[in-house]
Amino acid sequence: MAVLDQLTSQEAMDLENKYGAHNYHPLPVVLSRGEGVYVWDVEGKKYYDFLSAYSAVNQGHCHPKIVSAMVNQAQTLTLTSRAFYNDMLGTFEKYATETFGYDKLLPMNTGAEAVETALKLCRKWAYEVKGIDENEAEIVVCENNFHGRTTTIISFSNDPVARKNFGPYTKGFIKIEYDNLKALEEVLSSNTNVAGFLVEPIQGEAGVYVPTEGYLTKAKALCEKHNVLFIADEVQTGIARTGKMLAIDHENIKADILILGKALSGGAYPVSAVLANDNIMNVIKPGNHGSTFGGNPVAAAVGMAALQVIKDEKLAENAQILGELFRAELSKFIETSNIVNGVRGKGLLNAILINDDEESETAWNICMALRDNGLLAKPTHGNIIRFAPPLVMTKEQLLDCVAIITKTLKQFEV
Ligand code: IF1
Repeated sequence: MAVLDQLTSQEAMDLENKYGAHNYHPLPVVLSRGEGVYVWDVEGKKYYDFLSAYSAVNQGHCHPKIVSAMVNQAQTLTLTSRAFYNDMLGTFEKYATETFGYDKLLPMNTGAEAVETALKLCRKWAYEVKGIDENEAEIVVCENNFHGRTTTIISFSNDPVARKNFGPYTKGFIKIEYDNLKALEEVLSSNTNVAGFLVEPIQGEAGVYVPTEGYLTKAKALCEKHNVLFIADEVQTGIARTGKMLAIDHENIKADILILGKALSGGAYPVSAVLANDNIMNVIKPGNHGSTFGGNPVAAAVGMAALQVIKDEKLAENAQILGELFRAELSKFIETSNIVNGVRGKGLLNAILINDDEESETAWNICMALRDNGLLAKPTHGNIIRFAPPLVMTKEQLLDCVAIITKTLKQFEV
């Protein structure tokens, strides 16, 4: 077999199983092409993508403007490191900071790196601006959080699968219940060493858990009162996914530290960033932090194109409208269904709750049937299925997808 021969799905899966670490349990489908809301497997079968690479492909697969920005830059200059300036990074930083309303941006590559950056920034601010004693700073996080896979980040996870046997764990984090203002108030008023509150505006991995309306506004106000930085992890919820450019825009609040990733590149390339104003970002001095690839010219060109597409194509507005339609259509179905208990979400970040326990195979089997019917989604926590299509979908396509989903769910009615 020549290396470049077209593999069958089975051959591709066998290769990954034999030569790849088993750190994932993918749905058995092997994709080889994508365009807009569609992906194709190696046998040529076409699917609606209802995961969008965990909300990285908000702009749709292989968006021509993003691909062209990437190809043009790749043919010109790919990497200089930050030992030298490049002629793309400053332009991207200006564009992104103006888009989100911050003084400065620190570029990284993956979401986890951006979260790490935010944690370091928050700690340094705590010692040098807030005046907390060295090594005493605490950062408050939420139960059932998902912020990435580094040793520090999994230290404050409470998911045993993500965490167990990766110790010893990083200290300096206090976990409180999500969507619980009383818990936040208690920890902030009883502990003067708290430097920051790290929160997902909607908990994705926890099963698209949308907090009570007003929670984020009041949490931000509590942070302000106690001189604690409000750190929003918008890696998954940001860049138009929930019907606004940022999920916290629904509550008209601004984070002290904003974390972006995933769709900041439209899925073309790893691009992440941390944004903050000067009073915070200026604690970072040369040598304190960095990355070989962070802020490279390709990332800068891709990031700029990715944001431009979101604005030009009004993808936040589209996500808002289609999200309402999606939940309304599924709610109608649920009224007469005993296999689905509910639908929840914001914009085009939604989930349905399958009427079965977390250990059951039902959600997995539904995703297999959805696959056979031409739509790709993945269960989370056993009995929840996340639905997050690219935001470039049309109303007709969405209704087509609703038909596929309801037809498939009907096969599972008991
Ligand atoms: C995996 C979920 C999504 C994130 C938030 C930081 C990161 C993520 C809020 C880290 C990453 C991913 C990674 C992916 C599964 C996944 C996920 F199921 F866990 F919840 F998106 F839905 N902050 N989320 O959601 O970003 O370092 O991966 O670029 O397989 O781990 P990263």
